[in-house]
Amino acid sequence: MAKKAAKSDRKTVKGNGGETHQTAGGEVPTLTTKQGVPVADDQNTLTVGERGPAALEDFHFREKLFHFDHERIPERVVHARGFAAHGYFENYAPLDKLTRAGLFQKKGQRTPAFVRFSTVAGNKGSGDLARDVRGFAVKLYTEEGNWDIVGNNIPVFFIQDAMKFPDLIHAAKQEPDRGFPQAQTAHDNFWDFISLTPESMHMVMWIMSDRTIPRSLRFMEGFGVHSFRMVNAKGESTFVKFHWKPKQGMQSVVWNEALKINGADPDFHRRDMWGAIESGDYPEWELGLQIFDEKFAEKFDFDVLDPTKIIPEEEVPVTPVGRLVLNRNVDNFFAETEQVAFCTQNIVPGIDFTNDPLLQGRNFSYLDTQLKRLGGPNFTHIPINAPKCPYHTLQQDGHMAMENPKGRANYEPNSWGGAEGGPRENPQRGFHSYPAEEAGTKQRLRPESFSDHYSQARQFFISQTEVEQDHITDALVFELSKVDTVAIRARMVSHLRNIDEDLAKGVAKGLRLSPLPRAADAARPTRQDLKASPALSILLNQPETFSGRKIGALVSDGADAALLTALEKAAKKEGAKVAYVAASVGGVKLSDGSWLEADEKIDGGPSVVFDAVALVLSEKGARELAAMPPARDFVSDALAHKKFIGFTEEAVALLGLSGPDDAGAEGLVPLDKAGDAARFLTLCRHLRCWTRA
Ligand code: HDE
Repeated sequence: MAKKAAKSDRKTVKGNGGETHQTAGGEVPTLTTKQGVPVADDQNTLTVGERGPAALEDFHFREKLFHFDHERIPERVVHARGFAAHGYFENYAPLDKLTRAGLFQKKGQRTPAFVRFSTVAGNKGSGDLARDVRGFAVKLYTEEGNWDIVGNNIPVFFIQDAMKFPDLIHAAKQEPDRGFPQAQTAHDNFWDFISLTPESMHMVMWIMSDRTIPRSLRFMEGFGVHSFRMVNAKGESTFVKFHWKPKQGMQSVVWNEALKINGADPDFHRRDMWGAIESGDYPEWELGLQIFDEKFAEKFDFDVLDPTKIIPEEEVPVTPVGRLVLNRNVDNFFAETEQVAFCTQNIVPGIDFTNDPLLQGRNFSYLDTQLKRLGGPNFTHIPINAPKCPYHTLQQDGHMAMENPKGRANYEPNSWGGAEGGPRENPQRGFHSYPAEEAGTKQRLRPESFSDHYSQARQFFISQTEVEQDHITDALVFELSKVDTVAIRARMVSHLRNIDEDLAKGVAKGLRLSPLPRAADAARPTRQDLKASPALSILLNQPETFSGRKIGALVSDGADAALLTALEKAAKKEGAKVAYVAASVGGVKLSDGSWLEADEKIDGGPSVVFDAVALVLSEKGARELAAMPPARDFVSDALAHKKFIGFTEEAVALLGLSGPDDAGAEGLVPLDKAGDAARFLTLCRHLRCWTRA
């Protein structure tokens, strides 16, 4: 017997064009079809009789299913998994000597911005903590059109010529026969391609470093990568490189943590960003410029057009020129984050390209890919992509034209005047390409000036602290251990020998590769004279604050209420947050009889999702938790990941250490009284206790 479904109990009480009605929850809009027809029943298909066939005339049912069937669009071929937010760019001081770009002309001038962060290789549904480059794409809605700085969190790239991009991405993504592994480079095809592409070695050092496992999207740098031009009102050009420096400071997780975060919370990065913005803790970056001229470019050791090279900050300092603040989450993920279309060709008067071959290739690819992804040439009409300044174009018609152009002319020149004749070019306001002189033979070759593939890779490696160098070695051992073909592992080690002998030996040892393969043939010998660049290390540039971070406090019944209040107060003063983890999400009864609701049940809130942990337990609570594997993992992971740990005396049982003199006890802070909370927070500013045994 078919059940009779309940009829809606809603009754329309207010006219307002029949648009709203009253429910138990208050006034709500009336559901309509896409044509605006009010819907009476959204539960039951129209059928003939109680148990009979569905009627084809049920236009509401058909429209609903039709729309659902077409809800997906192709995901981005790279950078499919992303997360975005709105904000603004604020200019510090007029830069008119450098550029005529409108957004840089006045102090304090604000330009609306939309920023999308992404991983590169993984599909849309992959985990946030993949070891991967992060995209850092900024759309600036200037008064002279949209300017997109489509950057990454790493200042160099794998390849020098856009011709190789499809090969690189094919090799990195899932292997074509089996469809896996996704969102990781730890497989044969990737390392096969890389080991046959010596120009990628500098990038390899960056991707095997902690840069590819950021703690959060808020704690990483961004780079425009290529050299660009800025052009002033007199038509004079200067070269620039773009840098985004996080005000929050840089921070990464360790690899073992990344693996576990992906399981505990695959949305860790997006949740973090969403939460920070919702709570008013707006992430902020400074835009910095490395400014240099032709003369510098000529005498610089490397080619400024080669995207596999940096200009060390010690040689050309980064000048801060403004700040980017993200202060609003999107209203709708699909409409904004998914449909936003970045194009490197979107530049504005005062900004120009250089001949970097990768940039030149990108200028074709981005516009082209949007056509496929968004379905037609009118993707610029989608609100997130439309300029916020007035615009008048003769490009009309096509699929999904959303605007209603007026006037008689859609061509130019025409003899119609005023509004009828449409917009006209404007040599004063309009974009002029920088008139660089170019001449040469048509040919396919790699410039000789691009041929040093190892020197800057070495410079990056020697610029890292010992802890960071160990992480690079470990990452290479991990990745190459997932490569089945021994010859590929060996080929990679042969490249490492051109970068740093100890690194090569360390990786070979980790792989039990013997004998050490001979060094790869190099087009140019590795320069040993490049000095370390401290700016390249994360740990040498740590913030002196725990602000924006999170403490995971493991609590039990009988936990000291005064201590928890002090902890929360100290964290708030520092700009940090406390999340409570307990055996049950329902919470715990504190020492003063008050009730504390938990944010997470212990298995859902492992210590890997926090920056530091506090164990505020009663003796009985500690004993009970010690019998629970997730509680034991909570503590042993925090210890292994070198986190600062505050603990009440009763929690010692859970720590599993012999006492305060135990070599593993460094960075452990007894929380005997409320006053200890402030000391704990001060220590947390170091983020990790790297010296703990
Ligand atoms: Fe991209 N890249 N890329 N890329 N890229 C795309 O455009 C491409 C490169 C970057 O959040 C695609 O809309 C080529 C470097 C970001 O929507 C595509 C080459 C850098 C994003 C494309 C590169 C980037 C993309 C895929 C080599 C850092 C995500 C979907 C010549 C400076 C933007 C799309 C977003 C996305 C092509 C190399 C950054 C296919 C051909 C170098 C942040 O057009």
